[in-house]
Amino acid sequence: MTAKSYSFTHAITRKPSRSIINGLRAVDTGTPDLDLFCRHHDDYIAALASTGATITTLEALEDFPDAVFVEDAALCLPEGAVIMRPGAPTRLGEAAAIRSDLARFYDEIVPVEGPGFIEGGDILTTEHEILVGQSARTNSAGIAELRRITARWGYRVREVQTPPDVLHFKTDCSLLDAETILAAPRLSGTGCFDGLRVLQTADGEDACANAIRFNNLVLMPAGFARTADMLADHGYDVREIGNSEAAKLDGGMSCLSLRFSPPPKQ
Ligand code: CIR
Repeated sequence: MTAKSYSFTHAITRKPSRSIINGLRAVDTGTPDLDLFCRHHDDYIAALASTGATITTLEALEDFPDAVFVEDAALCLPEGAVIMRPGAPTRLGEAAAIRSDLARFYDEIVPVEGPGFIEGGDILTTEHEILVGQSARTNSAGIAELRRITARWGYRVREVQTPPDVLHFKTDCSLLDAETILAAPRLSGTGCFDGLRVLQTADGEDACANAIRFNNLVLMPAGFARTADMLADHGYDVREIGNSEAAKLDGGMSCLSLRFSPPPKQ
């Protein structure tokens, strides 16, 4: 059986813009270098494409410095797409902008209506449910809207808590397969993954919890050897991708793509 939570025919990415130097960040650890960011981004796209999926790379959006983190603007499910309502005011326009791009793949596209907020980085879709972490960017009203929208497709939405001072729920976790989550200890300790197998990031390597399972591969940020080795020992085919520049803007592997299998077009 194909697992819909990590088997995908398509992904959407967006080229980094020159304005990336103005991207949001919790702590300023330096200005991202656009050339290096682009090289890492090319490696990321090549890894996704190597699985046989079709990758669409959208043009950069200079007006939106964080638009390379395309995951936050939408949630793409096999039945339809949901346009997010980002809690970061500078990112609201990204959600509107992606709608026409998704229309190439989806007949059914439903926007989250205000006043709530929700960003894709707070959403982890497992084989059985949609987990959404409340955070500084995602509130209960936004989560309730997502629950209302996805109920038509039969989904269960479970509200959980993103740890304090962590940008997004998926900053601290990733789906590895239908039963397994990779998580930073500070998140798995909350018990939100009870019933699933949890592999914890190695001591001091919380920053690599944002990985992605994409078909046969697990993409993770380079430089976290103990966690990478642990995942390989568990049988995962790990690809390490340079992430130094995205990390300066609190971005990781999941943020850089929308991963999905669209329904056949009517
Ligand atoms: C932001 O603060 O919104 C961006 N600099 C980083 C977004 C990362 N996205 C994600 O984790 N899904």
